[in-house]
Amino acid sequence: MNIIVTGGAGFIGSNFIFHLLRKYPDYRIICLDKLTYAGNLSTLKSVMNNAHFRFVKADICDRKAVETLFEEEKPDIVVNFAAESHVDRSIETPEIFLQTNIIGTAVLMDTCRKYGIQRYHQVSTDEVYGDLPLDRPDLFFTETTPLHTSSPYSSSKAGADLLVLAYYRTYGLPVTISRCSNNYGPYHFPEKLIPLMIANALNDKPLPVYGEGINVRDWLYVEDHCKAIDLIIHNGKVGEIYNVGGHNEMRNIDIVKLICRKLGKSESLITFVKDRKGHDMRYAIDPTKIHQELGWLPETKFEDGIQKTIRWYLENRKWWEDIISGEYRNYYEKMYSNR
Ligand code: NAD
Ligand code: TDX
Repeated sequence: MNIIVTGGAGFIGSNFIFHLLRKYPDYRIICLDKLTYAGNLSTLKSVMNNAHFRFVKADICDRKAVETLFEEEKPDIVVNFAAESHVDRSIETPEIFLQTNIIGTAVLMDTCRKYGIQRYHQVSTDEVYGDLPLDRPDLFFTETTPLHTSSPYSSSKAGADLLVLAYYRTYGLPVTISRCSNNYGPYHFPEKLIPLMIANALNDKPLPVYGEGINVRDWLYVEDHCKAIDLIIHNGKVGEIYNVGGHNEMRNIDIVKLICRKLGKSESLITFVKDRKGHDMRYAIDPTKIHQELGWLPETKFEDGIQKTIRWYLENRKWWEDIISGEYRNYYEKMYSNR
């Protein structure tokens, strides 16, 4: 089996590549990644010399480069992780989100049509459903919840999802879509809540919590997401959407306090800052369908996952220190100074 994994130098894509190479030693895995600010070749260091792995630096919007790769590799499956993924950046500069997340998806699917494919899998997000109110804990997102996006990021992901379903209906392209809740774990880029708080706490810097910190996210350990996608590409039904989430809802402020406790840092580092524009209140996934149809269940409990994650950031300081000491400093300054 030849599998192209786009966006594999990022957080979830890299974890997915490690998962595939471990579990399917006969498969050939090709990573296609543009290496934007979020992509990091050092993340893939441990597999670069693996004979079953190939890395190609390219943009998913570059039709010629994508076609050349398909001609060379004749992939059976394409799993598309490549995306601009940070909500705050999408509020500052929406256009690149439309370009990569929508046009890039179209280019990949056009190429799948041209060369033939067993499966195109789109990695989507629970954010396409919008948010749920805090006072209705009985409500969850199911696969039939209407799309109701809040940010340029989630709108671009929803646009891509609609296009994927259109390619299925119009051209019969064999597609599947997964919509997962917030992931956490190793190689998570330090602009996101959990790694940002770990890095700042370790450096005794303020911990910037948006608004009152009462927004709720449904956290899933990244390896569990990878296992869900593995099941979907092998056993999932073509044309179907699968929600992925672990029923692990937590308020942001409680996550930040937990990180302080685990690292032995004072909660006085916590600073409440101006809220995110259009900030979604609560995400909560109903994962019944993937459980009943494919037997998926999350395996890592949050207490264990966060412990493993914190240990990983302690043991891999160079990975994130190299990031936060580079161009990231300008981003941080722009987003957080005088906020
Ligand atoms: P990330 O930002 O860590 O990684 C994105 C990767 O895509 C990077 O390696 C980057 O270089 C690459 N990339 C960006 N633009 C590209 C382009 N034009 N061509 C080729 N490569 C490009 O993102 P992530 O958190 O790993 O998310 C991966 C996917 O999962 C995204 O589609 C995201 O929408 C989705 N998702 C993420 C989460 C989460 O909690 N992080 C949850 C649900 C869904
Ligand atoms: O400094 C911060 N302070 C803060 O309070 C940051 C970076 C975030 N937050 C809050 C905003 C959110 O309520 O923490 C929560 C989580 O924020 P992010 O880590 O930016 O994630 P989120 O916006 O929930 O989106 C994530 O999950 C869904 C991913 O980035 C998306 O790619 C995915 O689709």
